[in-house]
Amino acid sequence: MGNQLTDMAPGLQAVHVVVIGLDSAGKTSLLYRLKLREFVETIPTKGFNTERIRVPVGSGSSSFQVWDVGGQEKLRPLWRSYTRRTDGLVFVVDAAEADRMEEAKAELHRISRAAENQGVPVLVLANKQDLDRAAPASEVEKLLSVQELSSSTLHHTQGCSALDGRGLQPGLEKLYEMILKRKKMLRRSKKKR
Ligand code: G3D
Ligand code: MG
Repeated sequence: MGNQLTDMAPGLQAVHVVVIGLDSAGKTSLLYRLKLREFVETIPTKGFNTERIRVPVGSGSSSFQVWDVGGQEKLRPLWRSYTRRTDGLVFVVDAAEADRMEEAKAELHRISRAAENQGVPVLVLANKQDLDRAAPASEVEKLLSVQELSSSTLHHTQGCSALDGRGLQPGLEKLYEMILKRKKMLRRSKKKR
């Protein structure tokens, strides 16, 4: 059995990240892009998705698990049990799909507000920046009211493209930083008690 910690050199930190977002946001494409470093065509995800990959980031590595949240009310109890153990959330949004911003916003806030996710750092990926009609990251941040996430939640909004790969590594590095920062904060508050 692979053990997360013994798989790696000593001193490296494994973090677990859950990738969520509405259907068609680009989650599966993102995973393939990270894994293969090239874009592959994908088929729509049926049911819940158990794709999982590991990506080197910062001085450690991160494992990614994907969940579609759009139109899957019945499966929510399942992905909630996964997000409970996560160090970070990646919320992927189709920045070129103005019509679904409200729906995406509702999901983002619902997930982040869930008790088990309070304080879990959130990376919002404003995907499909290769398309002319894509809203820039700053606009997506406003449309999703990212600044209104709980004050204890570290967050960052990054423009990216699963098609050409832009923005992905910087986004992940930022998430990794936020995760380490939070771990440090949690350790400190434990010592005080
Ligand atoms: P999902 O896993 O979140 O449901 P997918 O989304 O990865 O299946 O992607 C949904 C559609 O968006 C796919 O197109 C995919 O090719 C496209 N897509 C994903 N990321 C990007 C991107 O960064 N730029 C562009 N231009 N397209 C992207 P189809 O046509 O197969 O539905
Ligand atoms: Mg998918």
